[in-house]
Amino acid sequence: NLVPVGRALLSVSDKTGLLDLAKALAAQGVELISTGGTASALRTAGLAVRDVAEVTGFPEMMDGRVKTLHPMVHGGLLALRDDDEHLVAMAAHGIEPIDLLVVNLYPFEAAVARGASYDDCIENIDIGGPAMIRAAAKNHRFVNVVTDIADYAPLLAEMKANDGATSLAFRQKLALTAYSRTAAYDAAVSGWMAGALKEPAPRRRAFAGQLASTLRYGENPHQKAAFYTDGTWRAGVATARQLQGKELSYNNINDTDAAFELVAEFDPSEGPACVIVKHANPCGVARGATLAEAYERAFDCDRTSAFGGIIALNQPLDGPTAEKICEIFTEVVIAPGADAAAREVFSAKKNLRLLTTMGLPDPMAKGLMFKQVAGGFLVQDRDSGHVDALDLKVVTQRKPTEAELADLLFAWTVAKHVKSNAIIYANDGATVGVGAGQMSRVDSTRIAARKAQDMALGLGLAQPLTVGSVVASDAFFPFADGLLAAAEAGAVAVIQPGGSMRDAEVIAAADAAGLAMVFTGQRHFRH
Ligand code: 93A
Repeated sequence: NLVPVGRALLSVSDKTGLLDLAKALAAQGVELISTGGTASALRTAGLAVRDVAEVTGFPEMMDGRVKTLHPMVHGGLLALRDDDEHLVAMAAHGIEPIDLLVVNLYPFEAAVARGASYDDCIENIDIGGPAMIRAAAKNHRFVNVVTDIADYAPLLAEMKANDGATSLAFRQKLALTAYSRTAAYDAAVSGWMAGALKEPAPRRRAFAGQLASTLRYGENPHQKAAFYTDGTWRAGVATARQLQGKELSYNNINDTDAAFELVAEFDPSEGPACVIVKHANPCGVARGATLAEAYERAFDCDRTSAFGGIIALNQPLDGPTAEKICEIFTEVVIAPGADAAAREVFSAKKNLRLLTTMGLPDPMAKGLMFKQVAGGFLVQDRDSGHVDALDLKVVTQRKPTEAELADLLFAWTVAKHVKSNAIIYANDGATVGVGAGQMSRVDSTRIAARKAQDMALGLGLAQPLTVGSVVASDAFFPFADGLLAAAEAGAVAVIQPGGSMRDAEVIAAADAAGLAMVFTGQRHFRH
């Protein structure tokens, strides 16, 4: 199954590594064919190359839209070298076999990422490239198809090891990479069009991702794992720069995403905010007068859980905050930047991963969420739901005070990012108790209150910070019991969607306990 490489067609938009590859191929006696820009790059470097126009007998035309779409090219890629009829057809039409195709596509994803116009994006949809890639990949029994610059060196190594030939196993691997690339490319086009046409997002579009990195393992060490990007370039963990620290793990990426998506809800112009996440749920969220204070207040919500946590900040990390963070073990810090003082402090903690992003993502931006079920995917819009003070309906005799109102909205924002059933107690712009992921809402309410009691003991406070707090519930209280449990813990105001059959009962219980309660009319399940 070893097939020698005699002729190569090179057509690349990204010319990185091109010359080294072409020189090595030429040195092995491989004949080079190329499209316009690629050919001139090779010629400039002094390499002998045939224009694809010479092969097809047609000039490249229509702004390059038609350059390789021709039987002389596709016949050379698709012909079976061991099929007599194919060989006869090749001879009859003067078609020469192409044994190696090196293509990287028009940079469509980059055009979308830089916010290019509709027409510009359309021009960046490559047609001839994917057509050749698919043809070559289909014929991998004879043809090598390289679509990833990272495969240039392995290709040369393979040819060197086999006296200028490649093995079937090698070509199969290349074909798999090639089909993954064209699938991701078409999915990027489909996703872009769905956005451009304001198509109700989860319908009529395809999904695929581009392999970004392989991970050491998945959620557990016996699971293999990888990280894929979806071509949307949203500010966040997928597009962040890692400035220091160990390689990110699967769980790190998941938790870092949860932390950063929540912290992005807090507009930096309204002051610093910090989120600490463990197992994809926040165990502390706070605003502060300074970033360091926001961190300390988030830490004080649940110091036990914060150990080994993931920290997200809504402003660039500064020296004082970095110092505070270094007092305990932390896995990851993500922020829209880090100043020199902070980097100096962190440099002493070699394992601590520091990620900086190109900014904060817009929490209201449209996008899709996926969940896998056996045999399929569930797809829905991102939860970009948002309420402000004007959306709230006061349902109790007592109205919340201004301070309570601010805390209610803060707690509600946090609740949106906590796994259901979610109960959040907040006091003065900081969470003081988080109940997450319980099957019963009363349990979440009690767990969060008990954790606040534990913290009060730990911090040497006279009473838990749930006393005088507000409480948010991500979905309605189906019965009065959950609400009463919150009142028992000392909560004085409640925010919840409302809409239960027993709302009247729950409102009466709130009034009897002297609570202020507001309905949002919107819920935030998250599973
Ligand atoms: O406009 S195309 O869809 N029409 C084609 O026939 C075609 N053939 C190759 N784009 C086409 N290509 C693409 O041109 C390749 O995929 C590659 O990205 C690019 C290389 O062009 P150049 O060599 O002129 O820089």
